[in-house]
Amino acid sequence: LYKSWRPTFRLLLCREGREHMAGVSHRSSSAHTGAKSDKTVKKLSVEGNIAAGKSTFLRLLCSAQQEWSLVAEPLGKWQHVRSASHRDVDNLLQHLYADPSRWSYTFQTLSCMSRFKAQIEAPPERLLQLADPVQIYERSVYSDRFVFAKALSELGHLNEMEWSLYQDWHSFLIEEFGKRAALDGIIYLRATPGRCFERLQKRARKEEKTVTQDYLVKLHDQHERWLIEKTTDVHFQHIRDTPILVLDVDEEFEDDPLVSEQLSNKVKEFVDSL
Ligand code: UDP
Ligand code: D5M
Ligand code: MG
Repeated sequence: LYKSWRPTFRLLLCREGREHMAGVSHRSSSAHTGAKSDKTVKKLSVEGNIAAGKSTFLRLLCSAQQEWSLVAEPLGKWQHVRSASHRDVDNLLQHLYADPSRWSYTFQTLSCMSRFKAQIEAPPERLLQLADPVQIYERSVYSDRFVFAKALSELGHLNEMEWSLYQDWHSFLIEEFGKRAALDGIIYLRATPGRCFERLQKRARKEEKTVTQDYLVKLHDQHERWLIEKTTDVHFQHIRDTPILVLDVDEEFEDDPLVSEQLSNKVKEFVDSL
């Protein structure tokens, strides 16, 4: 019985970072200078295209590094938007894909706020007992802006005013919460848009039926400009300076223990180097 429930138990462990909100940061300013401190939780994000394999990768990391705290993307909050009285009122992810010009701005407000909340939350207590605590997020407030909002603006789904308003409040939040939301490292799961499209179809999430390979190409290009070519206009020095680990995940890793072990070993090395 325990064996059959173990994956669920692990996922719960991974989510505890979001469930234990105390609103206090345990990071020191060393995160910006790059200096190491035993008391600093290392915070990283896993970035990558839709269906590149981020959630799968985080689940595998959960098994390899059980003491790390891994925070899944708050997708459920987007699929089940709640009213003030906690009633399930709508599915914003569904709306986004059904009518992107109408819903992209609304989506950015929810996705960015839910990511900010997750990124500035205090780490779980158990993490602070460790000598080298590590917290890893699925995506970040940075990919929200430098990948998604930017792509949606270039596609005309955010109009000029919405894009301008968005950048304004996003910059304000980064300036206000910059230290608490800062990352020590970024892990970029890099896959070709074709491979992502195959995996998207395999996953068959009902809201994503209308996602085209062309859209994945656009998101891929945004990731490349931001993390590889570094031509994206990133206004914040600490974001530009964040170390990046690039992992090629075109090759099957979910069902290949050797490949997944190699990938998690690279992550471990990278984390140790930060
Ligand atoms: N997947 C796969 N092989 C891999 C990694 C992932 O077939 O090596 C599948 C996975 O089972 C899922 C789909 O690809 O059905 C998308 O993966 P995930 O949800 O992890 O992607 P994300 O959108 O989180 O990056
Ligand atoms: O990402 C979850 C889904 O959410 C996927 O369809 C992309 C979408 N997503 C995530 N963040 C954004 C923003 N900021 N704008 C628009 N769409 C977004 P997955 O990669 O499948 O884990
Ligand atoms: Mg995911």
